[in-house]
Amino acid sequence: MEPSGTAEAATLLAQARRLVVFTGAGMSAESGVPTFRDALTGLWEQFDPRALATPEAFRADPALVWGWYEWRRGAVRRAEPNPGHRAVAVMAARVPETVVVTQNVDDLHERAGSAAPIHLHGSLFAPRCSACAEPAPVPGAGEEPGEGRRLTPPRCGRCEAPVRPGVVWFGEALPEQAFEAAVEAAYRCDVLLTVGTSGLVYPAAEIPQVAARRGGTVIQVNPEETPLDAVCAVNLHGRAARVLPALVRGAWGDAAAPA
Ligand code: BJW
Ligand code: ZN
Repeated sequence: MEPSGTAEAATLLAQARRLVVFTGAGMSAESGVPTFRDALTGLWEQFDPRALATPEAFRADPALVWGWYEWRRGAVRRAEPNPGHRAVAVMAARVPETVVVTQNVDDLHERAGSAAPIHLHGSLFAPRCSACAEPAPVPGAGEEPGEGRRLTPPRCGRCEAPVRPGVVWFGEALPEQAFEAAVEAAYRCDVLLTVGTSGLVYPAAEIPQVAARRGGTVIQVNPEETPLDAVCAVNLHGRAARVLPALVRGAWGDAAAPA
């Protein structure tokens, strides 16, 4: 049984000329990548993930924070894109202009076939120097620590400062070009599909609001209510890996749906 509103949302998608798909951690939840609301286990169970994702946490205990990110990169490497990620790639192939804007630091959209998603909060695969920003090599697959392991970060090859994850922490500015491109796409789109985000973290949460203010139709996929309900024309209370393929089938027929 699909959530009510699925048929209406599918019709809106089929008619869309300029689509923005805006995603958060719930998009990757069914690939086994935990959201920020899920409790941590092991060494990190006493921490709120949102407290580890700060420059202060890294300064206070670089091995704790680096170990957490290295473990997460390993988990993402072992994860596979889910049917929701694949449905997003189908949408991009069907709608004349599609921009995928993600807050996620994984690479599951890319691996599902979305060519160049805009990463608002950086990437697990782009470590850099914490002092001079020199890009650092990505440790090889299989070199990640097990769950709950501290790991001293490597040193920068240029200035010897500790290497940090290439992600955006609380209190840090978003990459300027990425944020501008996302705002521009939201400004121009006729439909924005927001998937699996709590809509609590700014300035990313402005993206659906920009689309709504400019007259775009906002469709939300999330099992829970969020502050973005207020700007949504259609709210689909369900899980991404099920609802997004259903939207593709409703918009373009069974043959279009991802495997
Ligand atoms: C499913 C599902 C399924 C589950 N299917 N759905 C007061 C007001 C406004 C702003 C602020 C404020 N006080 C402080 C701020 C600023 C702050 C902020 O927004 N704080 C709020 C929490 C209040 N923002 C910042 O600091 C940002 N920077 C900034 O403002 O800079 C200013 C500046 C300018 C110039 C110079 C210097 C500074 C930066 C924010 C960076 C956020 N970074 C993180 C970590 C990234 C790295 C990492 O991954 O570790 O980004 S935090 C975390 O939150 C991560 C996420 O991308 C982001 C959003 O979370 P998301 O994706 O929504 O996940 P969840 O877990 O919250 O929600 C999951 C959702 O999925 C839920 O709704 C579920 O129901 C749903 N779901 N299963 C579909 N199967
Ligand atoms: Zn350096």
